[in-house]
Amino acid sequence: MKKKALIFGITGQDGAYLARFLIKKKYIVHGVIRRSSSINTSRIDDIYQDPSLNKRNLILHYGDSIDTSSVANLISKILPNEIYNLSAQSHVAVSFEIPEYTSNVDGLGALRILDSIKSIDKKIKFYQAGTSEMFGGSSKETQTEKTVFDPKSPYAASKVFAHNITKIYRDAYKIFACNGILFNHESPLRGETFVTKKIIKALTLIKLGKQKTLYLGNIYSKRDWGHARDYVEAMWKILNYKKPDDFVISTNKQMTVKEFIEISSKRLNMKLIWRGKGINEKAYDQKGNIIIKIVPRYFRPLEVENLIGDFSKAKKLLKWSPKTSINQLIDEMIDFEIKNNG
Ligand code: NAP
Ligand code: G4F
Repeated sequence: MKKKALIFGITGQDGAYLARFLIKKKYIVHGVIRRSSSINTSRIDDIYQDPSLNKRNLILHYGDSIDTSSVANLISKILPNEIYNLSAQSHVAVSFEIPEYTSNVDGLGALRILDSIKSIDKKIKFYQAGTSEMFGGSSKETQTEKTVFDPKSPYAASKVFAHNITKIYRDAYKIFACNGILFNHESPLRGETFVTKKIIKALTLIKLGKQKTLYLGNIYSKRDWGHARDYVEAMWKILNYKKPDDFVISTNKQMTVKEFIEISSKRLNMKLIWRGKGINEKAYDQKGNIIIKIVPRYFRPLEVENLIGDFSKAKKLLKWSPKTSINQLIDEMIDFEIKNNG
């Protein structure tokens, strides 16, 4: 019999890649979508058109991670073998604006699913989408599964709760419940307000003469950026390992946001000239036009300065390593923007 997976957050970046990955692995994929006044399934719509994917293996259901009975009803109706909890208010800066809502979805959302598993069928495996944001990035050291959490946002604090409750349900009720601790991962499907997508889309539009200036916040924070396609494979490997455990998934390479801009602009054949410091720093083109401006509104009340992950445990136990280089990731994201805006 085919395995059944249930994805909370199927309409997001990772949900879209994971759904494709699991359908290729012959799973029947059930996905939870939220009612919205405008259609929010654009990232998964083409699964129905792709002849290499059996569209009958994708089934969508309305639901919401903050609605306890909808979560429990879906799980008891579908009785999946595996649940991937990717649902979240996933924007760190926005979590400072809506902290209670973020905690409800990102923290209690995980508990609702785990508690349903506990009462419906303890054999259902559970994946929790944890994040490198939980580390807080204050130390200069590379982060591992053993690094102490030091959350710096309502988003990260809620994810620490979800991480801990996942471990508690694993130990207390012997549920196959696992935490992925994933570092930043991007793709052409990345949400438009995350920094990589924002930079690449804006630089492409500027190059095409369709936008004048890109406005950013702190360009000196360092991130460890990988490709979402590689990271969803790790999620599946985590749930299909012989025992439930927690894993860091990363590339073990880092760069500043400014370095990311430099690589992206070079690959677009744009020469940027940087002048000024701090809030007055700007990037100009060769004609003296301002291409990038730093503005206070994109700074956060607290910043995570330094993220770099050690994925040795995943490499050793899961035989997982990232496949896509940062240059390949940027090229893929640029090609997508040119195709859609050129
Ligand atoms: P994303 O693109 O923002 O997708 C989030 C998904 O959650 C969307 O499908 C969204 O639905 C859904 N969602 C939001 N609130 C919900 C609710 N109340 N009930 C049900 N679904 C809800 O995020 P992503 O980049 O794919 O990330 C996937 C997960 O991994 C998230 O939990 C994120 O926090 C975590 N994570 C991401 C990264 C990264 O770098 N991408 C790194 C570490 C961890 P709508 O489409 O309707 O909004
Ligand atoms: O792209 P970002 O918004 O990603 P951030 O905050 O690292 O969070 C992402 O990765 C986490 C994993 O570590 C996930 F858990 C989370 O869900 C999300 O996917 O910002 C990256 C960096 C930050 O230091 C931010 O301050 O870029 C800086 N930045 C500078 N200007 C900006 C901007 N970020 C955004 N979003 N927009 C700006 O204009």
